[in-house]
Amino acid sequence: DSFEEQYYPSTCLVMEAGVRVLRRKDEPFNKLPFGRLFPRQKLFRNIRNIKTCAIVSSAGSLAGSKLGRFIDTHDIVMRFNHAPTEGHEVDVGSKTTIRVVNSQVVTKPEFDFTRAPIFRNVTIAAWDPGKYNGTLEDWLTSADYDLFTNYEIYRRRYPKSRAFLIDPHSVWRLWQSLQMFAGNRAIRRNPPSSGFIGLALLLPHCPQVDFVEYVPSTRLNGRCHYYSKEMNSACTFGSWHPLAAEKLMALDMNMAEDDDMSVFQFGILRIRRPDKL
Ligand code: NCC
Repeated sequence: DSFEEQYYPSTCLVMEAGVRVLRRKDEPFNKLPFGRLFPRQKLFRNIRNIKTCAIVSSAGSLAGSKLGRFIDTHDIVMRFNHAPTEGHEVDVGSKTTIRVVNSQVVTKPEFDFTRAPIFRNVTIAAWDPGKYNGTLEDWLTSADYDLFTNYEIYRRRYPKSRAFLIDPHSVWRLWQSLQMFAGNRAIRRNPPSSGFIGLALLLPHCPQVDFVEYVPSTRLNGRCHYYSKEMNSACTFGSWHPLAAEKLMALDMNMAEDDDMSVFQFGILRIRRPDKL
């Protein structure tokens, strides 16, 4: 085993899942008109200049955190679904580089994916799990939510946009990494949350990732989201997604100097990419 694999096994396991966006050259999209909708650009510009990244979970306990300024110092800021910054800048910052969105958000009319300003002028990485052992052809006809229609509308409306689809096979590989980490404790066969998918997607592009309020801090307040009043602890500890296993694995990846202080007091998990240690 390499040095990294010996000392940072969970970070390596997450990297090995190879979570990625679909490209034009990928089978079967290289033979389908649909594949020509994929942007030619890379996921991020100037990847060599990326030094630090922040991932902002949507957790209710971000409310009152005053972490906005800290979040905005990062070169890349990742957010999820329709989580707003407007009105919450003090706690969550105002910079957004990329949004990871699930297929419900792309599909359901209330989110207005193809028009809402929140999905404009940022990189989009949309995902849908499809069937566990399904081919990509199957996925095109049997996604959990048909994200393809609105993706096409969006890409035609904004041809310069950086809007990508996440390879569903890579989502299930990440689930397998989670299962490897969990060992003999079986995790449910549902895909990881957008948060964990986002971490796996970002890590190969970023030497240092600060994941904010993912592992719950002492601010824990029972709220589902920082942007709504709904009380629901399942948002934090999991019901459908294997969220508890994800968070244990993420905590195992933590490299912050004074780790308890950083994670539980400030709500910041610091993860370093193994090759840059
Ligand atoms: O709630 P959601 O997640 O949009 O949150 C984004 C990511 O933040 C982390 N999170 C969130 C709340 C919380 N209390 N603790 C957290 O750690 C998680 O990592 C989460 O992934 C999703 O993952 O896409 C999810 O999306 C929602 C929902 O579809 C969208 O918000 C749109 O309304 C799902 N909720 C429902 O379907 C009701 C949620 O299960 C997963």
